[in-house]
Amino acid sequence: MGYRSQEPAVGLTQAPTFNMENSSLQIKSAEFIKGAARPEGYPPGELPEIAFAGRSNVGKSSLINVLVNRRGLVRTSSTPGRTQMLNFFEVNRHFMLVDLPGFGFAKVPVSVKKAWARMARTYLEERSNLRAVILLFDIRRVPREEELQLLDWLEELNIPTIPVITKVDKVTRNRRLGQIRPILEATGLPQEAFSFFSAVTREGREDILQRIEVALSDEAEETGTDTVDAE
Ligand SMILES: Nc1nc2c(ncn2[C@@H]2O[C@H](COP(=O)(O)OP(=O)(O)OP(=O)(O)O)[C@@H](O)[C@H]2O)c(=O)[nH]1
Ligand SMILES: [Mg+2]
Repeated sequence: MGYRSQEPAVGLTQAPTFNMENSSLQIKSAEFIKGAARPEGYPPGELPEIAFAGRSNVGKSSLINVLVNRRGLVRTSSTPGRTQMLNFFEVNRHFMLVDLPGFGFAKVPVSVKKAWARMARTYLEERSNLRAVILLFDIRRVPREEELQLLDWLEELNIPTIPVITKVDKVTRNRRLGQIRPILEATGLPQEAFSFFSAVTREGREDILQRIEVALSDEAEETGTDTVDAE
């Protein structure tokens, strides 16, 4: 609500309308590496990395489990806000997925909010192998300050962003577009920027895997003529 400017986000990754194949990324292996709160604890940044961010309970861990086809790889919970660490997972021995700590649950002291902000900001600033952030929005909720703050940081730091509206199974298809209007308004992003996802129906899995693949391969072309990071 007036919090963000109206221009589209810099560095938004392209929505994958160009590839109608069903193939995309094949997941061959997925392995928990470690949890860490500070850069000293991060695993070596040798592989390209994709991070998952969003409010606590939005479904970050559930999304990762569906993407890698492993029900219990990442612990999901109905008690929000328990994980105050970044959890690193290696996929196909080829790239990393990072589950960032959730934010925004009610009734936490300001000090905890600040600690979260510091942890997230430090990671985004310092992790040079970070290729994209998948930012999740619950279809039933209006984005709040933390989500918008995160979007601003991603723009500022020029980090490609893959916005995902999740838990779409909670809303009928007819009501979907009406339901997301507050998300479009608050973020200033066009509808086409978003992937729709449900961990229950697995809708959106291929779409998101394709966008991850694009984000991972964009980097390989960095030496070339690509204009994404111009300016
Ligand atoms: N109906 C429905 N429920 C979902 C979906 N995704 C996640 N959930 C449920 O939402 C709750 C929270 O999911 P998590 O994946 O643990 O959420 P999180 O974002 O990792 O939460 P934190 O780790 O606390 O930050 C769990 O009870 C999930 O089963 C979805 O697409 N549809
Ligand atoms: Mg989680």
